[in-house]
Amino acid sequence: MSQIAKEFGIDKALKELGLKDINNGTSTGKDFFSNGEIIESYSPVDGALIGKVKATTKEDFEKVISTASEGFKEWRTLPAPQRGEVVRKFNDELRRLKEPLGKLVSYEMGKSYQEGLGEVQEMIDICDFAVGLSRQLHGLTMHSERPGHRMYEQYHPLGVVGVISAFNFPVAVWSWNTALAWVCGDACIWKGSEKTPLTSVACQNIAARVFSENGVPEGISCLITGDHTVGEMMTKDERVPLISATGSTRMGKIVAKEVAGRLGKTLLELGGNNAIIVTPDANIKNTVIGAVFGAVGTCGQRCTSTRRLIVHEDIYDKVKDAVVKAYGQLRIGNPLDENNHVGPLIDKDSVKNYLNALKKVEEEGGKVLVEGGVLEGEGYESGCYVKPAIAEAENHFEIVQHETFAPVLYIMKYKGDVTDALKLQNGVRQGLSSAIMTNNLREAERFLSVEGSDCGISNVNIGTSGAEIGGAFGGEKDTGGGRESGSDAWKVYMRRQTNTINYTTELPLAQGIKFDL
Ligand code: UN1
Repeated sequence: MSQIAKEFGIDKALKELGLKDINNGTSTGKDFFSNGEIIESYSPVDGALIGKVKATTKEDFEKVISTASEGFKEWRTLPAPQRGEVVRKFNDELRRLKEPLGKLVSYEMGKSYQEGLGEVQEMIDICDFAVGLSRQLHGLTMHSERPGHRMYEQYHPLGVVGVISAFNFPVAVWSWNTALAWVCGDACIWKGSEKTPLTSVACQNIAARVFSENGVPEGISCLITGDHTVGEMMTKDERVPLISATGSTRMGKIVAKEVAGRLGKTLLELGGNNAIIVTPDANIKNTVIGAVFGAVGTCGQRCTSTRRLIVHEDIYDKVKDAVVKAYGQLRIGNPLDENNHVGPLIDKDSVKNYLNALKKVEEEGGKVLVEGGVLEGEGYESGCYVKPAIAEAENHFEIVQHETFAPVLYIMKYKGDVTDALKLQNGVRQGLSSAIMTNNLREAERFLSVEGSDCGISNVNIGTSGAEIGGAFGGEKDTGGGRESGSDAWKVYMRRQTNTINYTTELPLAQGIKFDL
């Protein structure tokens, strides 16, 4: 155990979460087993080895999928409010273990402890939401065109749902999917990121314990671990009717093709290239807070991170100077230490991508306003700490069009009115999150209108990140079109059935057709 791990109580957190030195990364809810290679999890905080997890083999997966399919048959017959009651009990455990889990998220993934706790809070919130939802999985009733007929729709559970999640939200995204899928009556198989395997095992430990204590059939919460080849076992398998995948656009395109090829369903939540439009009517102080948190929070590794700042020419210099000044106050270092604002990137590959973006933007004619670079020396031994950077750039630059998962903010000018700003904002392939800072009602409404932002999330006077669980989360274009979390996102985890019942003694046909025998 490293010095930092000792100082910040990581050993205690690991113990409370039931983690061992070597953990099995395959689980059907009751059993944990695994016969694959060992994945070592190193912390980007200090480079220390935290623990090991054994990956899932094909044979292991076969056991998981057959247990999940069997478990589903029983789970689906339990009334939804009773399934909600199990999720409520699971949530009690999340509340109890919020601190150790938030700490492990911070140490294994590198986000600040505050953000780690915030992520666990998102789990708690979605579980609360799911419990209420378990009494509201409603369909519509329609008027039949035939006399003496009743027509309505109902939602039935879908089956085994595959969840693929990324390293940057190693716990919340799992629960956005599973909390809903469980109350809907589905079984879930989760493949978390191989970069954060211990947080996955920690979550599965909680679910497995609560589920088996409450008589939930085995297989309703399953875990598989490993690289993309493990994910493929699931995407290729016809016994998994829905794959919910969060990650890069590149990964999403592969998953979409594979699953569509067998006519399965996908829920895709992929890359973003999120912008804040700053108009002459913006509150500058709030703009700075929203933009800086959006760009450097989670070290720029949220899919909702602010990547572009589109500022009106009249206030361009003022906003630019204020944001640059705010960057001067950022403290970069150990994310478990609450004095720091910015922790490390996830790994050295990520550092490479970050450096490449800085090089590229200059090559394409951009101007660096806040110098980037990798930090070295005491406290930065992992080699993953980088300086958040700002560059003046043009929207059409290839690197600006691309999502770099790092704290690089591009700032650009717009002339004219909000329509001109929107052209820039919408002029990228991704369509996840967007924001406008303005106190002008007309500008705000135009931003939200049909000709406005083309993103799934469009905020007024808030930054691009930090969405609440109550809304549907996701975006358009290269972001994949899926919606997770709140609103009616639950419907994707169920199959809709239209029922028409004839309570007469005749058989009248629809569309006025006569067929007398
Ligand atoms: C993600 O980065 O995949 O809106 C999810 C936010 C968070 C979720 C981000 N609630 O920033």
